[in-house]
Amino acid sequence: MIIRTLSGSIALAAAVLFAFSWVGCSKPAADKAAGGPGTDARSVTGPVEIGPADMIAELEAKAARVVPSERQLRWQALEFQAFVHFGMNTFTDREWGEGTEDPKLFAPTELDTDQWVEAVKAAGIRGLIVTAKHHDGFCLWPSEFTEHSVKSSPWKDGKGDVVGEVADACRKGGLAFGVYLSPWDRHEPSYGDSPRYNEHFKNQLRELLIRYGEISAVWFDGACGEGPNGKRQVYDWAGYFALIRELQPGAVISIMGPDARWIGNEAGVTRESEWSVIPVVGYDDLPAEKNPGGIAGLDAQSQDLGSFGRIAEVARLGGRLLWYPGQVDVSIRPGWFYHAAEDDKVKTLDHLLDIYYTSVGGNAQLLLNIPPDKRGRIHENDARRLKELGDRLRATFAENLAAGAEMLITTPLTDRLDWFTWDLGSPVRFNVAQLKEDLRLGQQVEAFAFDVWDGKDWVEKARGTTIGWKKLLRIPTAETAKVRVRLLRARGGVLFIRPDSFGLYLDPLGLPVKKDGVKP
Ligand code: FUL
Repeated sequence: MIIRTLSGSIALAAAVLFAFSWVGCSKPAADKAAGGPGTDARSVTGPVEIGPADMIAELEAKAARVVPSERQLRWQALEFQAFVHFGMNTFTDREWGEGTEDPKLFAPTELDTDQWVEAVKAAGIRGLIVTAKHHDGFCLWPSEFTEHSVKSSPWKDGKGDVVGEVADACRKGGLAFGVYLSPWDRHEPSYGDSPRYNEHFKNQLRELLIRYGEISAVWFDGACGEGPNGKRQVYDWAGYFALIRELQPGAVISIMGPDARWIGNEAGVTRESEWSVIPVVGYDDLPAEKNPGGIAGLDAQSQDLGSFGRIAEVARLGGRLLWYPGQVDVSIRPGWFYHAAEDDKVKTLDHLLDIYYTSVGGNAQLLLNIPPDKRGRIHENDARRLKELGDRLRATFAENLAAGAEMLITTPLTDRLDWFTWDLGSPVRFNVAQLKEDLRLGQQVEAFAFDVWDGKDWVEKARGTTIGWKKLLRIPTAETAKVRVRLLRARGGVLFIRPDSFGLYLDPLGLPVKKDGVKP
């Protein structure tokens, strides 16, 4: 049962939770900035231009109506994916190969992609992206366009196809399957002869896009170590993107691409405020040659990517607003590739939990790298840690302690922003609260507070900024029959919180780390 009160008095009782409709709960149009999302057919997935002529209200309305594409929404729902760096470097014990390595060095003794899938699924991971080709140019599939691939290796007498085996294992195991393809290629002789290499690259990309069934993501890296006298390749990004859209329209193009942005570091760190509506200077949607972090006009490492102040700043220069959600790529070990010397440097469970809570629970997707070893298996230490992580997350999230709670929406007289109160019936113990926005209505919340009823008064336990896809608040273990979320600042004017996805959970061991204010 959901009860909505206006100015403190009960005005409406909705019959059942399931009959609840988001749009039906929008505030009256007069209450919002023009063009709020959800109620407005002008919600857009593509770029929205902003410029110096836009007044504040217009800018706010524009920011409020940018929404994700279907493919971005599907990608966001994956939440947690595995990155798998495997290739020539696994056998040479390096991070970046030269491109001159002998293909004969590629010799996994017990390659078992089912074991990869099983190991990552134990952590609760829902998709997997494999390095089909890293910077050294060695291809994990038998490409027709180079000899520098598995077909010149002793593995399966040159008849093997790692990409194919991974794709099959993912399909069998129910994981989304994606490919990493390095545009920088230190082996390919045509690299630097721009039109020729672009043709070559598109040929390889096409092979990957047509041979292996559905591809959920294409991950383009921005790294290029060519020095001042190195080869200068001008990439045909528009051509690469067009090919992907044509052959795999559901695939998200990440990092050097328009669908998902690099979080800005490889340490698993997110910002306090992760925005998916991002203002970008200029009108060019292609990656910038000199910007390894992504598309032109965006500094992926900037601390403020999407505040309203930043939007206004970009508007002054002229630019556009994009739905461009963040992805956290981080390795479970210090390196991206397997090194035996790092067997005892697998990240601790506490560290991984912290990364999980701040990325999946901080409006970003987590892409955790787990590098298979020379056998072609995920090492026991990593597999064990993945299982521990999954066990802990399952123990925490198995039961939503707020399921069935009554939600009351009140609108304080002094403010146009709603407060949401959940009456749990009887006291429950929890240390995690989950909030979500309905992204089909855009990303709106700029600030909120989370309160717990102590029997006499409301006590504020946490404050936050953005919510977006998911916000996981870690708070000291509390026992209460009532909790409340107060919206403090928001764009647009619709109902921001998805009542069906509000959750209270208990990590049975207590949470080891803080981020959202108070240490448990
Ligand atoms: C970087 C690359 O240079 C690393 O080797 C790794 O692939 C990482 C995910 O991206 O830019």
